[in-house]
Amino acid sequence: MKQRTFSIDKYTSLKNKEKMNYKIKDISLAEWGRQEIDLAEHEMPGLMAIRSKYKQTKPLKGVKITGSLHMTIQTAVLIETLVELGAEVRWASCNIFSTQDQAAAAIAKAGVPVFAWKGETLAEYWWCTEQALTFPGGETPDLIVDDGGDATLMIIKGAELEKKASELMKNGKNTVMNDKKDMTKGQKPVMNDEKGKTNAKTDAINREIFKIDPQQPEDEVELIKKLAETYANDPQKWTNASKKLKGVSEETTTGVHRLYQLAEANKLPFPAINVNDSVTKSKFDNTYGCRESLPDGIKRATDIMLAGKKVVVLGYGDVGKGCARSMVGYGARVTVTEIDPICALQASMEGFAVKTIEDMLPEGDIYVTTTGNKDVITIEHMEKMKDRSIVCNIGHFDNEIQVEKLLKYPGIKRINIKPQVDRFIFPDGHSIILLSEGRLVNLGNATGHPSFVMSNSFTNQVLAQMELWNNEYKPGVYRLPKHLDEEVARLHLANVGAKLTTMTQEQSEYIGIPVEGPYKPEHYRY
Ligand code: NAD
Ligand code: 9W4
Repeated sequence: MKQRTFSIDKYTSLKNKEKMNYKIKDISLAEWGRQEIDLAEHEMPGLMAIRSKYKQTKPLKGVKITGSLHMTIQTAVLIETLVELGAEVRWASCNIFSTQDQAAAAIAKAGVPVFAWKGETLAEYWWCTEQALTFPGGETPDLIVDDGGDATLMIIKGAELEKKASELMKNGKNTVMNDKKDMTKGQKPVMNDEKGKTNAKTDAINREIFKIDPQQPEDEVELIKKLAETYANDPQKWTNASKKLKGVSEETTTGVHRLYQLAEANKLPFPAINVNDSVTKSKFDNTYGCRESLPDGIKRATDIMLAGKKVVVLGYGDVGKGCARSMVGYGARVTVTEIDPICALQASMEGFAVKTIEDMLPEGDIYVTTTGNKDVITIEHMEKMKDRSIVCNIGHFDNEIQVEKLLKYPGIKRINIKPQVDRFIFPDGHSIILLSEGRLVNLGNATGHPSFVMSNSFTNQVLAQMELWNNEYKPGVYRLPKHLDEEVARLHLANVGAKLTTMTQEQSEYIGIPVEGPYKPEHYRY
């Protein structure tokens, strides 16, 4: 196994320019990463157009931006776009498994501080997030690019616990903090009572404020441990960070959901832009992205011929529509399952058979869950499937397929064919092939969406960062204005050879829409 490259900590005695301000798997992967970034740039026209447009004026000059988003090749193109616009960027991944180590290496080599490697532990994950949030001199970011909300959570939770801890300190009668100046040098605060003995207050704070509930999920436990450690060095770090932060742009549904909950509870102290619901983000991520990355995952996993196969797509929402269309494109015979009559009717009008999974069990060759719901493929379904059926999930959560029950099935035999491909042989002799252990097949068995898809998402991210920096939004959750969503689309047209029609002034007046847009009302469903 290759040795991890550890950065020399930025608070060591080395001079700034000598510091290796990163922690990644292996810097020697940088050249490979660079070649892949070069290919991706060509497929990310939105980001490249923004670079050309703003490289002279540098609208993000000197702005400190922290990213907490999958450290992939496509993200590298996003990072270098922000740098080209003048920003000072630090990055961590938002998932312990998703880093492409060659991408992290290329970014580190280019001089951008990056803290990410594939296979981080949860403790390492939060360490990386904090590193990305900590600029030289202990400064914190002006803006955050978040995916899933963890960088935002670290600041908000950190500030909340600091507030509680400081209230607890104030309530203490005979306890004082020892020499605050020392703490700014990064030393641990020693809390003494008047007689000079190390006091019980530190323990009390740890017990009261940073207490760990045995029921808490492991990632939260590790976050709290990290926050306790940071508190000991700098008890105001996250309070100050929260005050300084000008805004967050959030990439995913989960992160956006967290933001709305915080705003609802009056706990969101800064503005946030919901990038997830830009049309150019969601259509690409859900429909066009999955249309390409589903077959990519299935084929890398199984090398199967899709033409002629009976494919069952469970759910016909945005993701299901892309998946079903993709399979038809390969010549598969596609059946859809739905609970929603509107989506079921849509599927019928597009020529798909709409049935229940039970109807399809004797004949289906491939099953793809796309619902975001749980127990969509149950163990009873798997018991009845045709021999060697392929079963996979592209929906968000890993409980669409009853994998736990499959693993525990009495007498089941599991054969691991290769990473993320398992054959389960039932006692009656029939078997199924499960991909990515029921997790997202396009990420576990392939490398996710094409660069062009990510260009649409990430162009929204860059516009959101500029929007937050150039305006004074009040705390709350906002969507990008429609004219910017349209701008993202516009920036991708030339790459696909599309030529836009411009309305005449008369036409514009006739339909009451400005020549330069926005072209649709807010409620329009694309
Ligand atoms: P959606 O709400 O548009 O579609 C889900 C559909 O499933 C709905 O039409 C719903 O009626 C249907 N459904 C629910 N329960 C069902 C059941 N028991 N049987 C049959 N149909 C059922 O959502 P979406 O935008 O299509 O996203 C679906 C999932 O995919 C989400 O979990 C999302 O997070 C995930 N997603 C994954 C990727 C990826 O790259 N893997 C990308 C985008 C979204
Ligand atoms: N990736 C990922 C990769 C491997 C992996 C436990 C071991 C999401 C969006 C983009 O989540 C991503 N392995 C896992 S979880 C996991 C997740 N496990 C689970 O057991 C294996 C991910 C966005 N994106 C693209 O789609 C293309 N470029 C991008 O930046 C990337 C990765």
